[in-house]
Amino acid sequence: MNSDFEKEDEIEKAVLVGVELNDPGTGGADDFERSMEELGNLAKACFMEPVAVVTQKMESINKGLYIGTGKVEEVREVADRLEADLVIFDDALTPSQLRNLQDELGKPILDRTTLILDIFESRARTREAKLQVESARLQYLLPRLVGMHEALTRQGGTSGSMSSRGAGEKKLELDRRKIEHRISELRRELDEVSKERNVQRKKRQASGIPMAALVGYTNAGKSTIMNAMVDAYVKDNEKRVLEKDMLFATLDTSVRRINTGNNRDFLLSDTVGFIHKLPHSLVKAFRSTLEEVKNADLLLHVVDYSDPFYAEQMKTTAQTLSELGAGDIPMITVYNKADLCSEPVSYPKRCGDRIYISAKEETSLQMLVETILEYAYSDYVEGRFLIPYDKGNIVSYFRENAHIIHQEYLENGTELIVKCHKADRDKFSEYEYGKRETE
Ligand SMILES: Nc1nc2c(ncn2[C@@H]2O[C@H](COP(=O)(O)OP(=O)(O)OP(=O)(O)O)[C@@H](O)[C@H]2O)c(=O)[nH]1
Ligand SMILES: [Mg+2]
Repeated sequence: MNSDFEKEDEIEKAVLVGVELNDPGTGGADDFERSMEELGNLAKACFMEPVAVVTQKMESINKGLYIGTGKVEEVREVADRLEADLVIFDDALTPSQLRNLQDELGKPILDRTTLILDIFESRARTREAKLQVESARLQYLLPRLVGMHEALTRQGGTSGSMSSRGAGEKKLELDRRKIEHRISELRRELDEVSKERNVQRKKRQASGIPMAALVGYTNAGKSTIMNAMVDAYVKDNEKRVLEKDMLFATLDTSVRRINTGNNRDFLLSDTVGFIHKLPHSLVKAFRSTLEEVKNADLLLHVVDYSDPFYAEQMKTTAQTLSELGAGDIPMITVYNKADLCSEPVSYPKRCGDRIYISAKEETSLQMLVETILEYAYSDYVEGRFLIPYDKGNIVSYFRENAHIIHQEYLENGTELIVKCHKADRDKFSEYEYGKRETE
């Protein structure tokens, strides 16, 4: 049998539905168009084929049905005519909207949040990512249990009977408790994982090596930049991460030590990308993974400069970063994919804290590394010390907190040439060469 045909057979057809609010605060028609296009990409990432898009302009969302009653008719007609398997809405539906729409349309209903959760679930590989996604899914489910139970009871045609209603409520209570129990179990497990992560992070911080974190919208090119650095400076294929033209290719945080030579290394972390209307429960669940971002000395905000909606994507990233408490960390904006822009852009080019590059091109990478080093080592200075042998603890301190450029055991102490924080050089200034009689 033709395997392509088989694959096609598995693909579900979906009708996409969105509401454009007549609200000047929402960013207008462009924002809406982008949101619907993105919804289509999310559906494709879940192996669904968008067969139609139905939209409506409204003053406010219909509380019971999300869209207007007449529009529901239109969606049903389109979905039936095109033999769609399901209908997807571009917002997190309330429990009652979900239930009513399911009744009216007679097809499974999904919303943007469930699509994002599905993608995360299929991509999660490590234990931590799996725990985080399960926790987010249950947090999303909990308030929606009532609606789902009501729908089930009504389908059974027993809603009028007091006894069955009592039984239904008991079952609902039971399910709710089970879910709450699982959520607290997951929280405990995640706390354990995050403790391990904290130990690793403390070690890294103690090493005194500055840490830069790649952040930005999904598919902007974060992992591609990480891999380009690994190829150029780590030269170990095992250390490469997954880069792929799909939404949420990366879910786990990876940290690599980039050895640029001259004792000026930095750590680089690559993590999950952001998206418009990223469910709050996911941001919350991914908090421990995203701690790496919060603890970075420098953020590299990667932007897909070839995307017509890059400015909106930058806004979403900035919002998510401030939600995470990482809004105040020094940041370089990396306008990536300059090679794909429809209007030619000269690159690599640097303008202060903005840099225009293509992650696929070598000189871009060099300029990016130089920029990172300039920022990461802005308060690093060279220090030359002679540490007496009875002050071995100071040598240990420098080993942990600075980059040793040169070390030699002389007659009257250990000679150290280091790159260290200016504050550390000041702290041990009495042992600096030139400030002390050594000969
Ligand atoms: N032509 C070109 N393609 C690029 C460039 N940077 C990234 N890409 C491609 O864009 C796609 C997405 O890149 P990734 O590095 O996986 O994106 P990401 O930001 O890590 O995405 P998520 O992990 O989903 O958040 C891949 O197919 C890359 O090959 C670039 O500068 N030029
Ligand atoms: Mg990635």
